Amino acid sequence: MRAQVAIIGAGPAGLLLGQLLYKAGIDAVILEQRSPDYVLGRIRAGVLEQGTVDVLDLAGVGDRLHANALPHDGFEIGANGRQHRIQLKELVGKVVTVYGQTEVTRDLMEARAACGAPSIYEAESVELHDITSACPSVTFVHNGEKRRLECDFMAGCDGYHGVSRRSIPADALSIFERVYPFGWLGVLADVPPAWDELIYADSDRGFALASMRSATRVRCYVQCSLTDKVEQWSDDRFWDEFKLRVGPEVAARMTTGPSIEKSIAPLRSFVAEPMRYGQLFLAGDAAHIVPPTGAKGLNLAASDVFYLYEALTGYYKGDSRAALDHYSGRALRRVWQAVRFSWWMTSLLHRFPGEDPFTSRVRVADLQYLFGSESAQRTLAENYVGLPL
Ligand code: FAS
Ligand code: PHB
Repeated sequence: MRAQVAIIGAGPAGLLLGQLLYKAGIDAVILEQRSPDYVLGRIRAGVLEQGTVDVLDLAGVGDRLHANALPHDGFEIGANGRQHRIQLKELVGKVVTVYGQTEVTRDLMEARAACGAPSIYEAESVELHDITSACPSVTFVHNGEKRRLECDFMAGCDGYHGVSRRSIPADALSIFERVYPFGWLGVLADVPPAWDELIYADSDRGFALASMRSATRVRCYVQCSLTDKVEQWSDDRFWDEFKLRVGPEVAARMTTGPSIEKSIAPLRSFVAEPMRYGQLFLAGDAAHIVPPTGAKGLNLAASDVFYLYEALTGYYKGDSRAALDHYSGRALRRVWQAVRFSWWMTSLLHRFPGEDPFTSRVRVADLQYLFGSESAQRTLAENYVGLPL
């Protein structure tokens, strides 16, 4: 088998790159270790920046999004019984779009199937070979048969636990990491949201986030201990705790119901530099992870992919390697802005176990300054809606 680009991973990054390259007439094969249903079954992000919506439109997969997504002009921060609205549209003239990652993935999968571009699911034992040579290749096992895909370039879109980053020699990478001492327990339930916009709640009992997927489906989170197991959290325990954290006014309006998905996500900040090694280009979670507080993970995957698409079309259409050579530096500038913002928003809204009194006071002062300063709110808004691509 041969393709100009071998894409490892059929999550949002791999599928979006595949669609953009297809529309540019660049042939790519996507190798995914799991089944389509498994990929669709992972419940993750929910908030899209305008830049991400624009890239999805460029890929030709925006129709269902524009028909079903929920544009949000702002969101609420609740702290110590007070709620303050961050007025995104008034402050920076932009909004965010609530549309689940599952739907983004579904739209991309359907578009790829419709155009007949090759995706190989349940590709096992994927290995990258001769990454720094002019003739790299990827081997894998599919239906028990070992196969080789020769290519010009490889796109490592296989997430944090993927094989791509691990195929780069350790001495060729610099790793930057912060692991947070808590996780997020997330619940998906088919009940109507008792809130019009997202609520990020900082309470004495811990953080909670009230989000949604539609007018009939909520996505809610509570900060939990890293030692917690999902089995320890019955639906009743989750909803009782969630209500205590979002406060009595919201709780009184809420309808609760059985969870259709429940999972605990650990929180970390992680960046691998550079995002290129030879003919291998990393994009999305394969290169970086951010705590979900700033709603950046999926959006960073989209901006990486956009930059890589521009670099590859520059090579194949413009016969220039310049954009390929600049890809890592260009992507990392935006990655680090999102890493900083996600770290700041996580530190602002979570109480860390064993937090010393000084840190607690600084955090409260930060919140009070934010609630009282339009400049501070504008800075938050500018980062939350997404910095320009
Ligand atoms: P993904 O991990 O989505 O996709 C990688 C794909 O590669 C997967 O399908 C995997 O099966 C495949 N793969 C892995 N190893 C492979 C191999 N060896 N061979 C072939 N294929 C391989 N972001 C937000 O903005 N908000 C959130 O609330 C949020 N919640 C999250 C909750 C969890 C539990 C996790 C893990 C992440 C969450 N994220 C959130 C971040 C998430 O949305 C990611 O940013 C997004 O999935 C990134 O997409 P990809 O880079 O495509 O990686
Ligand atoms: C979600 O809807 O899943 C979501 C929204 C905002 C975040 C994180 C997750 O910051």
